[in-house]
Amino acid sequence: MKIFHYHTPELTPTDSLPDCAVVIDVLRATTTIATALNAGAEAVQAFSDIDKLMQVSASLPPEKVLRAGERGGAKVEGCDLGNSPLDCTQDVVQGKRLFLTTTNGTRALQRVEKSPVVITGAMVNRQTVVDYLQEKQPETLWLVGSGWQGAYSLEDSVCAGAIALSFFQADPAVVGNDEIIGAIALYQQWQSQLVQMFELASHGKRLLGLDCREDLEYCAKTDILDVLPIQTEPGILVKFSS
Ligand code: 3SL
Repeated sequence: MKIFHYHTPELTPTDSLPDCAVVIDVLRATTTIATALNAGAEAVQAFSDIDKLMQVSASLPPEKVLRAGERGGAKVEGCDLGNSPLDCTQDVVQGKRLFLTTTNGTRALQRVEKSPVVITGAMVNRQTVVDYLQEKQPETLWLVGSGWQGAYSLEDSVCAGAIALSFFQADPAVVGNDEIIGAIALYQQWQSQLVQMFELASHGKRLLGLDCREDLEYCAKTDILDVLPIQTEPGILVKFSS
């Protein structure tokens, strides 16, 4: 296995694809996706464009549809939910399709959607992602951070490091680029203080400014969900079952 970490969709190569891509947006899109599927959502369908989301979601029976939209951290008008994972409780999402658009996470998904296998990772489901990768052993693995509008995000890199650490410890030859070494070092330094790290991170500060401390603390929880979101067709994620 060779593991590559790309900090943002913009820095992700456009001339090749990996055997497996893990899209990471710890604050908060991939934490929300894992939480919604774990709580019984039928699927999450991701869109980078809000108008397209409205158009496609209108074709399903209304009782099956939940629209979740975020821009700049805030809920998009006309949507049922914003992007808070804590809103994705069983009573809200069970049996429904979550139509989701966010500033960065859904763009990162779109960037690698043609890869043969696309899954999403966050701290909440990190171990489930690791277990899947251990079993499948993809030859090339990309850990794609979502960043913030093209810029680096600390929380996505720390999660990439958390996913890659055990593979690196078993065989340092898995390293595919410098970014993954940096991500592993970041996780080793901060693993027991993720909340404090997220408080320092620029998007963490943005969320705190929007009164989202509970979200930030939830997104820092590690290995609490045994759920693997996997793409079945471009933009559509379901709970993987082996
Ligand atoms: O950019 C994204 O995809 C979002 O996760 C950002 S936010 O945490 O909802 O503000």
